[in-house]
Amino acid sequence: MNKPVSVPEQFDAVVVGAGFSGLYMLYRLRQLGLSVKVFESAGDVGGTWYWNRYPGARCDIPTTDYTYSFDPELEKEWTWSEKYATQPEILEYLRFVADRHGLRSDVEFSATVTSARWDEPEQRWRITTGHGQEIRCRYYIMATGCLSMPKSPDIQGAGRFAGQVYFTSRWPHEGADFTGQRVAVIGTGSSGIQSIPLIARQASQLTVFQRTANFSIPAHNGPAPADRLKQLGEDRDGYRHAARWSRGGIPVEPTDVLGVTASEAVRRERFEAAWEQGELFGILNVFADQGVNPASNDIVAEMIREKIRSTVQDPGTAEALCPQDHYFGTKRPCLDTSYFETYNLPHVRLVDLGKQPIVSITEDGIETADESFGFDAIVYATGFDAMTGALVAADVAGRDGLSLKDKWAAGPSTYLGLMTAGFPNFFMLTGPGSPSVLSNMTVSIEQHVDWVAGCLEDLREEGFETIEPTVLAEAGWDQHVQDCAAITLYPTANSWYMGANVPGKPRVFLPYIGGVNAYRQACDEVIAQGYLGFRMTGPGGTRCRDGVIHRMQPDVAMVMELVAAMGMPPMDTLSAADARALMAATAQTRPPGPEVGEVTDGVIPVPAGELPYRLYRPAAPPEGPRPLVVYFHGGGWVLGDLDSDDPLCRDLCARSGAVVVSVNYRHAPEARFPAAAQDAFAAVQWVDANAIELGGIPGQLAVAGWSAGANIATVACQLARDAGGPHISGQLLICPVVDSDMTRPSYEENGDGYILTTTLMRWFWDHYADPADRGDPRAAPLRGDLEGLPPACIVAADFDPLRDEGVAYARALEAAGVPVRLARARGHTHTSVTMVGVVISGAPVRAEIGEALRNFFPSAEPQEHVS
Ligand code: N01
Repeated sequence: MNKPVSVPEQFDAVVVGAGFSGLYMLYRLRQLGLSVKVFESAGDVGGTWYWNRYPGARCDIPTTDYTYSFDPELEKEWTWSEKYATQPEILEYLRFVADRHGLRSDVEFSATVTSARWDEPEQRWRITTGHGQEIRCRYYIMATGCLSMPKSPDIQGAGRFAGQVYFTSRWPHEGADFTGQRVAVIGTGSSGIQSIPLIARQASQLTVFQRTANFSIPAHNGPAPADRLKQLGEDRDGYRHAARWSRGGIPVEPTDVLGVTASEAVRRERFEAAWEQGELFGILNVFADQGVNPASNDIVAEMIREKIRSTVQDPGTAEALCPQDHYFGTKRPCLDTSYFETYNLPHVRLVDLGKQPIVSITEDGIETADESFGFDAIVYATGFDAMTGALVAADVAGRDGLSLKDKWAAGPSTYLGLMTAGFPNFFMLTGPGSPSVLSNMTVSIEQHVDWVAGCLEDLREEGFETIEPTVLAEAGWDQHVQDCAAITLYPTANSWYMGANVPGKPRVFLPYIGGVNAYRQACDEVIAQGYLGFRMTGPGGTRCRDGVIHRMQPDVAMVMELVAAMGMPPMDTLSAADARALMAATAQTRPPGPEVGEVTDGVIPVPAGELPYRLYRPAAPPEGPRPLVVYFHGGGWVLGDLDSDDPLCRDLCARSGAVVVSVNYRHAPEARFPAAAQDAFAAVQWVDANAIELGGIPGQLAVAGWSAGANIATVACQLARDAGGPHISGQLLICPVVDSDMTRPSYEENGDGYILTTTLMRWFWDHYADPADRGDPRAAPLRGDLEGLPPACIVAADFDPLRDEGVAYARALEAAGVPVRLARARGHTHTSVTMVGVVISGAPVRAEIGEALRNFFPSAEPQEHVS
């Protein structure tokens, strides 16, 4: 008799994990009428709350917020007993949800997926489990959690210890009794800090081995906060909506108080309030700039250190417990209950591994460089291979057998943290590149699950069977994730956010720091733009709208919010005089820009009279002449003066090592076209003729400008070429106006809501030039003869109506044989790149500009250091 051939089971979707994300995913997939199987390696639902049962385990987000919102009935039937519920209570909650929605019937417990292979001809995933089952499914969804793969103890001799060994991440269900025991705890992250006070209650001797001191604040646990319960009671939907559109997934009003400028009294008051509140998002929001400005961060960090010193009685122990090696918040801060007080107990001792590192675990204890310790039990609170560990461990192979582990060998690459190219129909819930661990996880989980469910519904409705991100879209998102992190202090720390806790793991910032709100908007926009950056296939064909989802840099978005909150009248509703006054007033409040060697004012005699200039000389050394850059400010030919672009000129001077001569020119409507262009050319001629007197090197002269200033800078180049001189070595055009055609797509996309609006641009043109003159190359240099112009560096910002004309000018110059460097200001507006000292994310673009300027003068000296 032939052996029966086992037919693999078929499901529409397989989900791995039955924690918060897996359970809700199952619920939503069922709603869509899909057949689903969930595999869970644990014996019950709960995910992280199933495994992390160590004494003292609680969440560190108030439980009123750390809860599902998809079913309002759940909230009516479940009441959290505490501000920060314990692990058993959270696990009980997840059991309650599973029971209420009858979810367990589709979950196979104690079952692990051992491999998953994409079967291209079948257009399905082939899944194998540890029980030897073979399963086919259309969609494969990882709900494996961000902190679920324990880090193996990377300590010499770890397997030798003959006593009891515990891992906080895999605590025995029957618990552990340390009564009368000598106990070691290794690790002082959240798990260590929560468990140490409770272990100390039982142990006869507790020794804590600390590699890095961690910031922790008291949780001030107690009943669920009355103010939140009140808000939820009065307007639950409003509250949940606000959470979904907040930065961190909890409705917290972001502050605009800067640590560096606040008075001592304000600093102290804000800090103490956050300390008393005992919430992560409070202490991370004492100052608006604490995540980006070291000086501001130090203020918060030092106040926390003061608290530690005033709590811990032994000064040596207190000092060792004071974190010194990372900025506050750049490693996950902890919430504790009597953590620091525990070190005042006579049987508790801290061993600072910075002073005496562990040499080896021995059969009966731990040996450090200085001492041998005997123990009955060792507790490893050493953390996780975070965010990617569980995903790459799952042996996933996509198209052409590409393994996820190999694809991510140099760090994870995802589109929106949801999918990764080469792995069709493979979804990650709260994957790397999404806000996940930097947010209230439950809000992020619900958003991801809803997005995936909506996507599968759309695929079905439109007759597609597969979806996969494009390489271009993924690269764009990866870049954005790293851009956002780069402006913060986070990448400076050896944190698990950076993968730095796992030996050999690539150092890449793993979560998305741009905020839950910005992220949700990006995900929504991708759908609104017809699944931008995704390729979908089905029997009816393929659809792919390839492209990058452009996101604003978070600090640019913050500035935009602040500007909106100021409620200033639109400039185009003002007279030219009032608009100038408004611009001058806002210029008063900016940081001054970097120090330079010398700043002097003077006047340039030109046929039309005198033009004021301001000269910026770089700090010595070296002494002696420098190349010259003639700079023209922005302001639509109507606004601006020597003060308006002063910080930018300082920045250009410091970065380029050139003498920058910023020239004011006649403004419209008093002096209309072509007055500004004529002044620009006359100024260039004068600076060239007076190079030596100005401290310049004769013949080494470039022009630069921003916006309308860039317009007249490049017009001056055209006029100089036509006049046979002066020789101009290069032109730097920052977000230039080069054409009067306002119909390019960037006007369509960015003409409203990004400070420089279409209406304002029209107002500028109306003040400057008659319609009949607007095609003249001295107004619209893109329409001129571009041959023989100096090499150019053109900055084009994503959210600028002028973006496409800048790009068009770059292309046209190239076509005319002019060397061009196009610097893309990703996530920037027309104005933000120039906001020196305000918009940190503009610094890399200005560094590129500085380099371009230096390259115009190959013999110039290196630039000053500007961060
Ligand atoms: O892990 P961790 P965790 N030798 O990586 C040390 C969430 N969570 O489980 O900092 C000696 O933070 C390591 O030292 P160092 C929360 O997001 C939440 O505590 O790498 N020491 C560190 O001190 C949290 O951030 C909750 O130098 C070694 C500790 O072990 C995340 O999970 C509760 C070592 C590990 O700290 C992880 O927290 C618990 C070695 N070889 C967890 N290797 C709440 O909701 C590592 N260490 C409250």
